Amino acid sequence: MEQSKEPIILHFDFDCFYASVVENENPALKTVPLGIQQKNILATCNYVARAQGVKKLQLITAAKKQCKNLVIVNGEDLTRFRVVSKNIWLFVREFVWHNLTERLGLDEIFIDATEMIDFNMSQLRFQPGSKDPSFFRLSRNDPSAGFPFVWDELPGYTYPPAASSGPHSLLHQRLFLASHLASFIRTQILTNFNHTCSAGISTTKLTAKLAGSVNKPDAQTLLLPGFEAAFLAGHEIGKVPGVGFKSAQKIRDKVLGRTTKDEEIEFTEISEKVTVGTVISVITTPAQLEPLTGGNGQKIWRLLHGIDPSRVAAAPIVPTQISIEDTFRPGRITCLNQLTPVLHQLTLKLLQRMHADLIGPGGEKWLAHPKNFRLSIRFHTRNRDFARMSRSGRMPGYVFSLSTPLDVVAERLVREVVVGLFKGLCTERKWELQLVNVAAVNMADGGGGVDIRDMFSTLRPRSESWENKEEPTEYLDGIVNNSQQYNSPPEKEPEPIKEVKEDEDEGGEQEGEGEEVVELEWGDGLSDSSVEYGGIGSRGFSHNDPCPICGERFPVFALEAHQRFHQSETEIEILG
Ligand code: TTP
Ligand code: MG
Repeated sequence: MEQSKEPIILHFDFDCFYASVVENENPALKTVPLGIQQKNILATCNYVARAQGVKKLQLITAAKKQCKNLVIVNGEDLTRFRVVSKNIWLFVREFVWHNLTERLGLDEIFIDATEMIDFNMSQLRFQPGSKDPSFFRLSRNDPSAGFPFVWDELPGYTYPPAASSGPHSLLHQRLFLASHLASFIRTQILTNFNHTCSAGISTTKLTAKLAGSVNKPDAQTLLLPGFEAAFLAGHEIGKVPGVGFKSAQKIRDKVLGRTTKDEEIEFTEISEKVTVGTVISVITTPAQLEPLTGGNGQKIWRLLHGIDPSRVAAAPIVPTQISIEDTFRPGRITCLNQLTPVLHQLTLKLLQRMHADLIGPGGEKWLAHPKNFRLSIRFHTRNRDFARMSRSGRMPGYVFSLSTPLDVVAERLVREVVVGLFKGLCTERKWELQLVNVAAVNMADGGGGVDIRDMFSTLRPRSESWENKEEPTEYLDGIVNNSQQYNSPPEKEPEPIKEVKEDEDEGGEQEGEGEEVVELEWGDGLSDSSVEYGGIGSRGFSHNDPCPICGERFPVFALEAHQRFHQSETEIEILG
């Protein structure tokens, strides 16, 4: 077979995700306009509400005015969304060879299907016009694992709308095949989780993501090869993931022949829309982009021409660490009596996050065990020395009980472990805490492994056509075999606290002195992608930036909530 070079990338974005999770909990809400509230805005709303003019990230007051019978459900506790997101992702991941799947936020998934597609291309013969069913193999070794499809019945849409009946070039055929795979995965997600999603199929992450947003909800769009540049050309410059707010504004200025002072850029309303097509007709070399993009001219030049060399990273199934923190004004926390309830609240939150992120589908097994509990604090000081201090202890076995109420576990953990860590850190008689951070770190790789496929057996019947028996074994890496060990709480006393030096306990992030810590939770995978998309790995995004992850631009009142939203998924969760 002729060897093709283009990767085949699928991108999935769940429809009105939070609303859809809430609807599944209460199906009566499916047919009414539903909004999910966070503070004073709608984090999202279902499509019934959208049909009545309600918008994502709208002020609650405006949304209610727009739609009198809008049902509003509070969505500030993200636990239920995290659990569904994790379960769907783990499920999807099982289809994909070499685990080339990557999560973006809670409701987006990239898949690199290149190898699956090319294997199937080697097995199949494309017959233009044929209505005979073909069979897409999900396994190299098991010819019965897969699904039937008809080449000529392309699922979903194409961009531009396809005039002819079938694919012609090899790349067309590969992408058509990928569309069938995307459709199959969407159907599986719908059948097993009752969530619809929109998908994009293309040869880069950038174009697959943008293609998926052309037809929503519950639809998919294949970006036909050769049309990438034309497709990109129609997008507003600020909508291109990877082009930051300031760069977009400077590019607009250049194209429109005006200037905005640097210090005013953040406060400028975006009134004129400038498309990529207009930009590249005015700015004709990467060098011209350099001064407008902080030296990223080459990179942005490529993006504007539909070229995105970033690859789907095989992300780990669990975060590398989970941490929660809160900050306090001077005088608020100055003694143990004031601190203990705070430690309890933070620890409880941490345990909730551990349950949401680290317990497998079905809720019966831990996917990983953090070995250590880490407490970090920072004092208010006069000399502006804002360094954090940390101390870690072993995570006791009872933390992994699945039957003890979390409140009870939190209380015991604080009493037996956390207060001791604090006393080890704080030797002064008088103190004022400025920050408290609790973290589950050092995710244990206990050898062995948990087969996630077994966990899904509780969610759906195992079927020959679904199983991918040849799945490479490396996907077990990093998953801990915890069958009996941690499922019931040990009766004996917890192990004494063992101090672990900071540089030993994590094998990972170190906290910079005097800085706000940004701890990426999803390890290298997301860290890589966030760099590619200009984003969260680089300490958040500034006010008025279009979101580097989703590319959305927001009204000013929504910025904080939006930033908190992405932070809560990928960085430390900040309470309050
Ligand atoms: P989106 O995919 O942007 O929105 P959505 O899934 O609700 O709607 P769509 O059908 O258009 O894809 O974000 C996913 C979820 O993330 C969304 O359900 C709510 C949450 N969210 C926030 O909490 N704050 C935000 O600023 C954004 C953009 C999303
Ligand atoms: Mg979505």
